[in-house]
Amino acid sequence: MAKRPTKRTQQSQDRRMKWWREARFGMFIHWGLYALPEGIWKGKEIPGIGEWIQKRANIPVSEYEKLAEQFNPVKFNAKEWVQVAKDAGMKYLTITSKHHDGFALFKSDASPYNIVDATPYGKDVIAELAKECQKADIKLCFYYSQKQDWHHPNGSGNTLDFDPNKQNFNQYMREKGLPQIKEILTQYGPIGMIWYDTPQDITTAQTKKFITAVYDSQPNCLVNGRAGHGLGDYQSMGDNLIPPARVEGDWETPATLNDTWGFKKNDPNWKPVDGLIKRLVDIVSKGGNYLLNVGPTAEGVIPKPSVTRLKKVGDWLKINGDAIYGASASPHPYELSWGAITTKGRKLYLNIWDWPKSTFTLYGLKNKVRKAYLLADKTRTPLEKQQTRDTSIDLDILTLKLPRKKPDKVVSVVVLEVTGEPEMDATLLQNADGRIQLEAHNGQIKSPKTGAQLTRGRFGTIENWLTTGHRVTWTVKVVTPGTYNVAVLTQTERNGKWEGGHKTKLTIGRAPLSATIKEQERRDNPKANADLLDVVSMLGQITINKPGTHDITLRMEKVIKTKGIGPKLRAIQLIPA
Ligand code: JFZ
Repeated sequence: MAKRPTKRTQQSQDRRMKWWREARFGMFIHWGLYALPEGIWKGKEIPGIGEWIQKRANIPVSEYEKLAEQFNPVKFNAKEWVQVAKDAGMKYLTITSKHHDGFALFKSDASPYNIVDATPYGKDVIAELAKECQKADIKLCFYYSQKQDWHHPNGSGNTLDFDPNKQNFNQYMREKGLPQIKEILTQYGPIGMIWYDTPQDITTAQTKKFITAVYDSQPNCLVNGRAGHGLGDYQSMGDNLIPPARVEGDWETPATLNDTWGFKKNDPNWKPVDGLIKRLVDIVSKGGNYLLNVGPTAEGVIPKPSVTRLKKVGDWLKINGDAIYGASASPHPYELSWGAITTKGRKLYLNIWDWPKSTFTLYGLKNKVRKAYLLADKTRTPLEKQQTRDTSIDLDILTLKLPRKKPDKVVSVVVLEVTGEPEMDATLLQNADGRIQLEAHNGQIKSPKTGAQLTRGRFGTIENWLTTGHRVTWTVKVVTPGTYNVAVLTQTERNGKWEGGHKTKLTIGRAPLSATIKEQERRDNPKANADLLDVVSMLGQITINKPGTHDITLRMEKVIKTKGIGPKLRAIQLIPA
């Protein structure tokens, strides 16, 4: 009889999740035969992520599997890889034990298509990693592509070699999928988690079998959210996607350092270090984990640009790790313009990336601050502080005197020790620097009862705006009245279509601002894949007359839908004029 994967007490689940919630930062490793072509096939550059080259270049199995005969990563050194993770401050390591191409990095009796039996190298790299992870106290976890297997006649995804109508996925599970899960969970000691991926059309029953197979071998091994059907121990976000606000429950964002997972010769779009640190802080402030990828070369070397960047993140963590490891989400549910808040017990960590000139203001903190100091200051010299309350708008205000020189170039952390559980105003607040950020995600939609409805897109956009009559409203507490420049951000795919020309009407109280959306600038969105961009359009100015809670409403008085897209709303920004 199969055990029920979902029936657990909160207490036992908390125990199983403990290491993972402590960790917050892990290393993803995408490594396999695809590292050999490096994104190039028969002299041609193949667009897209490197580990998909078999599919993207339409390579038949008979040709692709020959790569195994060349796979000889003589420079592979498990100790060095684990040291890179360790130096980065990462606490777990998730490696592709078998990716979609079906090739296993471990010794397998279920399929000879593995590193020991099919390559001149002949050594089990997973066994070596397991040994080194154990020594370094890093949790070893395995990515396993449970549904797609482009090498097995009954695995999914390879329509070039196999006819999907003649495939029997249950047979694949019996012959390869489930036996290999058992192998990776019995051959290498305790495993932290199995990271399933692309469940596609897998059935609930099949998903449960894959999960039960894990728990049967190692009851404490976690399963990620891509097992399918909302099962698994936590939620997996889309690749590189960071949610626009705090998310309840356990979750993780898998992310790339450049634009590929598996090594590519030509992918120089490396994320800068400051962006990586900010993403880590942002994710933890929303309650999640950051799983950051490296794609080693076919020789077994982690690319230099990855190593240098990770080392710098690690240097930051050496000083500021308290704000990350074991930390929980911000008590304020919305993003802040100056940085992000994380918490631990009765401590708040203000992770500040916009370091102010001398005083720093935090709105909305309800607790009394007993002590404030810089995390980088070993002597914990108290910072001068003042707490006041503006009863007219029901707002608590904390001001801190900060040194002129910021302790860190990128993100500097201030610790607040408070009385009681951290508690903050849960309304959307104007930032102390005056900016008002209205994420589409935080807007209330009001639509006519009949006709096409607006939809919420992946990670926070409002889409399907193809008819007029809809309204999106934000309720925001304004502290400083005044005149603001209004920007609207709409989303586009880098190489996709975008439509402008929509007539917008923004109202605050009785003050309306009518304008047309036109492209002025394209900006990277740090919370999304590189192929998703924000198109910025300045709408003009609007004046807010008095402090207090206001409704800000956006309407479209005319939408352009020639290409069938309409405005994909990402955010509205009010910037003090
Ligand atoms: C999958 C894989 O296909 C890819 O090769 C890589 O391993 C990555 C980590 O995972 O790709 C996905 C899966 C899910 C989403 C996007 C890409 N998603 O939910 O947005």
